[in-house]
Amino acid sequence: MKPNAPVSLTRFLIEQQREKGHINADLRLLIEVVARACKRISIAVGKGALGGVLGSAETENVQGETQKKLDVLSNEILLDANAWGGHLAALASEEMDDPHPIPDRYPKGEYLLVFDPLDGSSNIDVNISVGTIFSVLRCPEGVKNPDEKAFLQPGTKQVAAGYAVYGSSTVLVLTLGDGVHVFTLDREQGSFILTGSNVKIPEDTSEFAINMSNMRHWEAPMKRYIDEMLAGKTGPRGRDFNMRWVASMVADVHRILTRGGIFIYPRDLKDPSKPGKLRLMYEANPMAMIVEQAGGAATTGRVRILDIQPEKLHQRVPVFLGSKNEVERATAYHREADA
Ligand code: P6P
Repeated sequence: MKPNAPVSLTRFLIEQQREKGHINADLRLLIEVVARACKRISIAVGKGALGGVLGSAETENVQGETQKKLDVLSNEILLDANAWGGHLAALASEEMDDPHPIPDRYPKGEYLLVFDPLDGSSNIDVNISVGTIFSVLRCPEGVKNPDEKAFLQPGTKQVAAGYAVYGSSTVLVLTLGDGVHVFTLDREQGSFILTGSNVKIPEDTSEFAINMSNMRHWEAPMKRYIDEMLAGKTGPRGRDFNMRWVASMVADVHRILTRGGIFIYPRDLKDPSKPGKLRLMYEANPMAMIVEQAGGAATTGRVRILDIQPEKLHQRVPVFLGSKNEVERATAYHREADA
């Protein structure tokens, strides 16, 4: 094969299995099946208004959020794709109250798949990038019919994590615990082609991502951190900063993976009972694994996200992730305030 021949996702996974022993055949199949489902979701998203799938599905998910037709369709695509392969013991999704068992007519495997089938779906109708986020855990030994408890494992137990971002191009970002790798969908061939290996997030940044409209509800250390950035050259940071907020986590995280930055969705006092907006199991944990594998950091502002012992499948956490030195600074401010 020519020395710089394009490396497909399939070839990459086979080499990871054969040369690095990072994955086994079942995990390789799992990743390939999820990638194929993301291709189908990309096609549905890409049709826009022509696909007859924009707008509301007139139903609500467990979060009490109105589901978009594409939320429901994307969820079904992932359920159908993962049913027959024998690699999974069960699945769980933002769009379903409870874990979804593998139908009895199919063999069960050793993995659990947790996903947000279409994150940022409020952006679909206005043609802004959305994405799919997924996390892979091992099913606990001896558990034949995994219930919610089987999924409640800290993020450090993830064997793989990834996302697909449906933007100007469709990009799949994947970590198997040995670096972060980027694949771009070649639409002519229908293959994901390796376009980035061992991607690293710059430890410093001048770009922050946060929804500023919640500022009056923030905790004091949160206000301090952002005020210092807004003060720019005239303030304690001594330099100017820039702001981006796509309101689609996958798009914001992908920008940070590509050029650095800090993404923040803090807890705010608008609803003190809610610890944050983003969900631990299928947004914060997979993104935290990816960011840490790329040399970044991910905390709740107080503790490392991957160390959290989950208590509920759909629990929410505050999220600070991205360039290591900024996440550490913001976290230090919160810890100082607590002390
Ligand atoms: P807000 C999308 O609904 C989402 O879950 C994340 O993708 C995104 O970062 C966040 O919520 C946006 O929240 O409050 O700015 O609409």
